[in-house]
Parts: sequence; structure tokens; C-alpha cells
Amino acid sequence: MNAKNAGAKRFRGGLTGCGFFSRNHLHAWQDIDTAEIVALCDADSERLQATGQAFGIERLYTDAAAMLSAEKLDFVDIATTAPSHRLLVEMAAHAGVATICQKPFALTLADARAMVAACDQAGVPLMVHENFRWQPAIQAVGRALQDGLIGAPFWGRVSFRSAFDVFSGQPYLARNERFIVEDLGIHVLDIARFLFGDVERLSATTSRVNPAIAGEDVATILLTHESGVTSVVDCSYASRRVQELFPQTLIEVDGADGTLRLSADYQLEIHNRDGTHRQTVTPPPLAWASAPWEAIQGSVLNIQRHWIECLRNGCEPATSGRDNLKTLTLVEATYLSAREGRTVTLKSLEEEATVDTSGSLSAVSR
Ligand code: NAD
Ligand code: 89V
Repeated sequence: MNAKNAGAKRFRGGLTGCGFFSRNHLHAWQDIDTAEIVALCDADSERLQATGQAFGIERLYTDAAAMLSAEKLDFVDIATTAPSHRLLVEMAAHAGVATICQKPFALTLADARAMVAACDQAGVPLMVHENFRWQPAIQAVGRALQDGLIGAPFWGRVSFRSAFDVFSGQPYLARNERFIVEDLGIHVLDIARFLFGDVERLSATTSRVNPAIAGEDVATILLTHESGVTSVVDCSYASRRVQELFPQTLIEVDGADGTLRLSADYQLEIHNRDGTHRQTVTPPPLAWASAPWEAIQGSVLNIQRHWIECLRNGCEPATSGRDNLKTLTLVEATYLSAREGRTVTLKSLEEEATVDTSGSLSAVSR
């Protein structure tokens, strides 16, 4: 613990889901001296044991309910895939434990709304681990826009185009009927919301290029933001570029007083009346980082630090469950627009939510 944090409360967490991505969470927790993962849970006992051994965590559970009742936790970090999220989040809410949940928060808006309601009713904080906006380069773009360096933005493009083999690390992605929008587009849409604000309407096309997978691997989405900005969100896992850029998100913004470009290799260029300013916004040099994941790993550390600050200060996380409902609604709207070939107004999807008699929210989805 460094001098600044000496005497500060150390938040005790339990992590559920010791799979492919969890090691990034666990390494990041080790870098945060005011947090400690004291217990692990995974239904797969081999994975559980291996992860416990790798990270020096001895209190191991194959059942999340058992972990919650045996441990005195300040928070749980749910790093499982989406089908288990509602059960695990509601379980934590009923136990009165603050909760982080990996993205995609849910596979339906109904499940997402139910989780937000459960945590609200229990009075526990809920954050979705929507980390892409926490990458240093994306934060730098956000700061530049907020500082007015290019004046009021009127147009933007947020783009992720790659042919990286995500399926070897995450084989379930090849089997999901919904692929790129639900898994990756969700990050890119969240960045568009982060930079340009909430969305009034959108229209989208999707297609599948790779015949070996079940879902779509290309999506192009035209968004009209409430702020008046028009943006294009485009993502592809079928783009064989000269330089493979995974997992970089490229950004273009035109404003009333200038332009901003985040190009390959984290090159940020801001052009305005004062001239052209260039900087490289590389990911932080973490001891546990591994190529090409450095930017994502840096964002994991940043979002988890933010969570601990929020627990300490009682503030709502930037990507709270409530906030993430809006990103998830963009995902639903994208699929609906692509399926029906029409523009979708976000309000119309929000209004489809109805309160059922049990008090939980439900919505028509898919
Ligand atoms: P994974 O399948 O490798 O691991 C999930 C683990 O959860 C498995 O070990 C499984 O046994 C365990 N599990 C599932 N249900 C459980 C339950 N009810 N109780 C206890 N254990 C349970 O998945 P992954 O690739 O690590 O992905 C996990 C999540 O992280 C996904 O939602 C994925 O979208 C997300 N992810 C996010 C990023 C990012 O940058 N934000 C990157 C990769 C993956
Ligand atoms: O964020 C994710 O869930 C990952 C990746 C960045 C590889 O798309 O699937």
C-alpha cells in the first residue's frame, strides 16, 4: 500500500467466473492497493483451482450462493458470460453486496432492467464492466471534446475493423446467433454515447462474411444523437487490413472549430485555429500486459479503480447498470433496424418496457 492510501479502507471482493478474461480483472485488482480479491468462484472446479493457484487466492467456491453466505464481501465481480448474469446479479443484490457485472450485461432488455431494479431495491451499487471507454486514448478524445478544442462536434465516426481471431480465446463467440454487435459493437456504441451523448434514432445494416460462424461479423450503424451530432459506428471482424489493428478503435470527429483524428497506433491529432497538435496516447506499461491486448488491459485497471473510488465516495459509476441500459438499447435497436430495414427511434424501444405485477421491469426484445 502506498503512503497516500495508508490507512484507507481495503475493499474485499469475490470474483465469479475464472475464464478467459478473468485474469485481466485479477491482475488489475492486484494493482489496486485499496482492493483485494479474497475469494473465487467457478462452477468448473479445475479452472477454479488453477486460478486460485495462479493468483494466490485460497478461498474457493464452485457455487456463488455459498461464496456469498460464507464470505464477508464488500463487492462481487461477475466475470461470467451473459447467460448467467441475471441469476448472479440478483443473488448478490439479495445478499446486499455491491456488484460489478461483465458486458454484455444481458441478452435481453428485460433481464437488464430486472437486474437494475433488483440492485435499486436492495440499495446496492451496480456497475457494468464496460471498459472500452476507459482506454487512455478514448479518454483523451473525450477530454479534448470536453475542453472544446474543436468546438461543438457535429459529425463523428467510431470504427473497429479487424480480422483478428477472437474465436480461439472465446470459442462461444462463433456459436452465438448474435455476434459482433452484441459482443464488440456494444463497446463501440458505448464509446459513441460517451463522446456524443445519448441517441435519438439509428439505422443499421449487418452481414456475415465468415461462413464458419453463426452470427453477423460486420455492422454499420448511422446514429442521430440528441446533441444533434451525426455519427457512424462501424465494426467488422472480416477486414483483412495491411496492418492488423486489433483491438484499436479509430475515431474521427469534426467540430465547428476544428477536427480530431485518433488513428492507428494511438496517434491523436487535433487540428484547430491554433495549428495542429499531435500526441501518442499509448496504453500504460503494465507488468502483466500482453500484446495485442494492452489497451484493453489498461482500461480494465482504469474501470476497476473507478469502481473502488465510487464505493469509497458513494458516487454512481459512469457505466452503472442504469447507464448501460442505454447502450444495451442501442444494441437492440441495431438488430431491429437491420432486421426490419428501418430507422428505429430509441424512445419507442424504451416505451416498450412495462412494469409487471412482481415489480420487475420487462420489455419486448429481440
Ligand atoms: P469464459 O467462458 O472463458 O469464462 C466464463 C467462466 O464463468 C467459466 O469458467 C464458467 O465455468 C464460469 N461460470 C459460468 N456460469 C457460472 C456460474 N453460474 N457460477 C460460477 N461460474 C460460472 O468467458 P470469458 O471469455 O472469460 O468471458 C466472460 C465475460 O467477459 C463475457 O461476458 C465476455 O463478453 C466478457 N469479455 C469482456 C472483454 C472486455 O474487454 N470487456 C473481453 C473478453 C471477454
Ligand atoms: O470485449 C470483448 O468481449 C471481446 C473482444 C474485445 C475480443 O471483442 O470479445
